[in-house]
Amino acid sequence: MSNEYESMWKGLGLNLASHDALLEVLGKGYTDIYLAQKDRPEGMGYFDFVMSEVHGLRIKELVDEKEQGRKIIGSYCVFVPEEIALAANATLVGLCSGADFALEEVERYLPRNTCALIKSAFGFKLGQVCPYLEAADMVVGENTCDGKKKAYESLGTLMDNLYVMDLPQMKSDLGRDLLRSEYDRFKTAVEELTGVVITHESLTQAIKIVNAKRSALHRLAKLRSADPIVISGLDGLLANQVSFYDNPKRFTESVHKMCDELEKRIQANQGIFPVKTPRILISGCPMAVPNWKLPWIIETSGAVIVGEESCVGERGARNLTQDTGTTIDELMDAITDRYFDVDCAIFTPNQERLDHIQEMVKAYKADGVIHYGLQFCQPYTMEAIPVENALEKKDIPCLRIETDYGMEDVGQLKTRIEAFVEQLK
Ligand code: BJ8
Repeated sequence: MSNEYESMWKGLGLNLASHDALLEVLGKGYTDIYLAQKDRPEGMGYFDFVMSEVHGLRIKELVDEKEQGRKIIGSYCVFVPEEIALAANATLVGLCSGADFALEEVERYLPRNTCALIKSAFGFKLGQVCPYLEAADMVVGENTCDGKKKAYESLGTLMDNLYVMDLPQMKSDLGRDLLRSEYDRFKTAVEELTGVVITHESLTQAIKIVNAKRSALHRLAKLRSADPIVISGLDGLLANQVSFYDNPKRFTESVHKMCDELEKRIQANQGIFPVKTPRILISGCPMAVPNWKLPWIIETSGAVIVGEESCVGERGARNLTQDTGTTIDELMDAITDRYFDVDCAIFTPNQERLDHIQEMVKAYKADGVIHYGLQFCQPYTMEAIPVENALEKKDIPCLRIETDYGMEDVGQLKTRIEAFVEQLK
């Protein structure tokens, strides 16, 4: 891929040597973790291709779009509505933050005890290795956890196109009003960026596109609840990860195509894991590309992941937006209502998330839950305790894991996870 795209990467201002090093690690990780799996659905071929071209063809598409005057918006959180970006003829891409990079330099901006996700966002910027970030005309940060909130103050000194969205902390009427007014402010900012005025028609159309994408993910999620298990958790996670930066219409078609294949596998009783393999629900912090460490450990320890209660998973993709509003105002209300239901751990209180985890255990027939908290992530590591208590009350086994993006603890994690899986058998 290197030679073909080198001038494009140079044009985006990437540090080619560092970028090559990142691609090498990414490629090796993907081969060792993904391509080593057996009996994968043929439909995963599309996602393998997307991954092999993740900094190549997809970036070329974005650069081509830019040349035609379309704007690219990067986002770090599922609270940034793709519907608004699409309605203004812009493309929204998720900025992954799933790997450590330039750690020493990062720690000149952030304290060591900052979660790996935030450090990664800085590492990609400081190391100049993320073509999505460099291609973005606007980067949206959001006031969610304290770590991100304060980190954006520093990140803003490293880029001139950071837009910060405020977010509520409570699911109250006032909280909803704040979200609505922040979405109105975002809509205006996007219209100014693109020079396109959002209309009732363009917003309705955008809602339909995003709903279709989420519906495809719902279909895939439902198929993962089946017994026999026809797709690995790693592959299920990858589809969710790719949803953040692929073209939404093409992504939707590809997921449906794979779902057709999975349905046939279910009908033919063609499971890809041995019968009675313990089924795990993962719950907690988002897993952005290429953060595959924990799923890989779980699925090489005799268990299978059947769902993710995560922003890269069901928490992020769960609800659809009503597209029947007859005015822009009604559609903006519908968008607000849809996103206000996202039960991120930054909200207090957050009983909805505890309820949702239990609903997911039931729906996906999970035998146990592994709660994944990134080290130094206060919202999720603190909420892990009530999650565990709520599950214990229902006799649902739960294992709390705290980790980061490093590989030093793999052996220790594997020992704990194997013991947990034994307990589920
Ligand atoms: S809606 S989960 S994507 S904020 S891991 S940075 S919480 S200290 S990522 Fe998230 Fe939006 Fe919520 Fe979802 Fe802070 Fe925790 Fe780090 Fe986190």
